[in-house]
Amino acid sequence: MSVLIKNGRIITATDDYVADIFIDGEIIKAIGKNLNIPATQEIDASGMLIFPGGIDPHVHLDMPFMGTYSSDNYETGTRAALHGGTTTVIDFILQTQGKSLRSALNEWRSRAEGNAVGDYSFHMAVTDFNDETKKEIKEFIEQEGITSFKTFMAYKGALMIDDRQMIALMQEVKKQGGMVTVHATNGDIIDYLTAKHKSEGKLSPLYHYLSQPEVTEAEASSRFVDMAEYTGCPSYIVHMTCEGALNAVRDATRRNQKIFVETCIQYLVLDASLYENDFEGAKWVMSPPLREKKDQASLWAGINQGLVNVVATDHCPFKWEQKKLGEKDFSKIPNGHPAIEHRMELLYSEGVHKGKISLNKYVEVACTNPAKIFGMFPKKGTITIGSDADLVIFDPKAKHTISVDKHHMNVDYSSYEGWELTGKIKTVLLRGAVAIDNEKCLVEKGNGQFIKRNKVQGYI
Ligand code: DUC
Ligand code: ZN
Ligand code: ZN
Repeated sequence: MSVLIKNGRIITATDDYVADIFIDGEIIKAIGKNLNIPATQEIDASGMLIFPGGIDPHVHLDMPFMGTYSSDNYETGTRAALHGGTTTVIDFILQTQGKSLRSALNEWRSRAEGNAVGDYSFHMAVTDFNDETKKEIKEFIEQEGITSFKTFMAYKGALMIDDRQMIALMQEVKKQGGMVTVHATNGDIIDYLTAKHKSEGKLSPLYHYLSQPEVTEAEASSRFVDMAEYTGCPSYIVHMTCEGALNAVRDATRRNQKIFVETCIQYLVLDASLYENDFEGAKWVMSPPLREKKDQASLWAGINQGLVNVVATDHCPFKWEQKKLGEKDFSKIPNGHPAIEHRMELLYSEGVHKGKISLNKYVEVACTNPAKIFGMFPKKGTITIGSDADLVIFDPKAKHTISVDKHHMNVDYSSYEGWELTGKIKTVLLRGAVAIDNEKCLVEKGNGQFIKRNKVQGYI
């Protein structure tokens, strides 16, 4: 199979020009003006933008969590991602405390293999770092191509590690050529505030938000940044939401430190006023919670200042029946919200169309930086000769409305119901094959490949 895409406006993190793209098999083989190469299929992209396939490095598919499972499995989740222009996702394997990393990897593989529609990779979440798990780090990096290790500073008793384990993990990961990523919130303060609100009979979703104030994230981010400085381990903070946490990273630049920062689309476009609508607010119960308008302004500025490197989703959907597990107690509402399908279009509409970020910055944070930071570049994340032909053909003028009736995620509500967007995904190619065309998915489950990642550098 070969494909010739004619006259699209190609946008990378650094370039912006009109040209043709010739794809042979899975790979981009030529880019140029007026290419005259015979191809099995020709696509006219006049008037369209062409982006590299999006990379969402923070998703939770089919994940056992808070007494249930996230409702998108590998098939529905990666298919919805493709509909939204995201061709590669990185999911999180969760170690069970007391068990090996390997046993968790096997469990995740059994859910992913043969089911993914789009490409995927794994981060390994280390929830119990000890002499045995220490031995597995090198093996994961060198044999499995899993080079990033997630940690939780919250969710005590299930996922959280203490600072002693954090420092030891960082030392080992640095030695072996990997990266430590973190959910940086102060678990003890959150546990205290949660218990206090419950004892006072304050049980609505609003109290989920009030149990995780900004200080819990600012403090943990600052502590994590200090541990990263001490160990020299390449480090990345996931789903940053607020000004206080971003300032911890900003301060670290004054001593020449680099910490990678991810935010998620919801923290840029939604705010905590959504928790005021009684149980309806459960749709946005996630951790960390949505914040204030001033935090949105900080995050957009952080993107333009190069402090925030990645816009992901933390996609972790639960159906309404699952959310209702916490109808009488906010602490039992499964944390997470659905977004895997809408990240690229929301970021374009709210970011590029509304004049907050440039087109090049858009590609940088949604495609290129995740590939670079997590060891997949230039195979993924850009448009160049030799790269995988993962491409998004995008109509920048088309208007459309988000609705549960139209989305492909396995969840029975939309957190963005009725949002009117400018800019729409038209066609998506994954490794040279047309995967999505005018809202139809043309590839089957099992099409998605596991992407082994390279050692990380800690700079991009
Ligand atoms: N936060 C969520 O909202 N869901 C999954 C895990 C997390 O940290
Ligand atoms: Zn998290
Ligand atoms: Zn997450």
